[in-house]
Amino acid sequence: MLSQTIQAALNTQVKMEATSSQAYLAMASWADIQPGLTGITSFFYKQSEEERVHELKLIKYINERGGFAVVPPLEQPIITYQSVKRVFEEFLRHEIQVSNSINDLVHQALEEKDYATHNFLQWYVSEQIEEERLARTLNDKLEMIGEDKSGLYLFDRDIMLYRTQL
Ligand code: OFO
Repeated sequence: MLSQTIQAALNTQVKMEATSSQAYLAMASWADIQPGLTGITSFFYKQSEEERVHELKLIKYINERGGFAVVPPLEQPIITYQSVKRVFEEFLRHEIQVSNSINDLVHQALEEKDYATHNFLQWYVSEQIEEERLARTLNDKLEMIGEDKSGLYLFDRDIMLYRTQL
């Protein structure tokens, strides 16, 4: 059985994953209406779906442990961007925020000696290492590309490959 505090903290994380999913969906939709960004568009649609899966996993866990997972209200995410670079900076900022929140949750689970939740959260810890690494790599590449249009063309063409390489 989950304690009230762990239940509340997990529900906060549910909201965070749902917020990530919405934010990435908005990034995908923005990219979708820009000329030529088909790779970046697919990347963010996929990211959005993954965050939805992360949310669902938490919801199921909370309910399985005798708690009640609350489907949260969400604020509208950023819907327009000045550049591709801005999108990816926001992506990284978001992932860092999620990692910090997962770390706090892990700490709280240990403090309360909730080893089942601690164990459950390890999947999220590993996932965040990957996501952050991916976001940093993509930001580094965009930094290298700068204003070079052919660089952006290749970035957009190859973006789905980076996911599997990392
Ligand atoms: Fe939910 O993994 Fe990133 O944010």
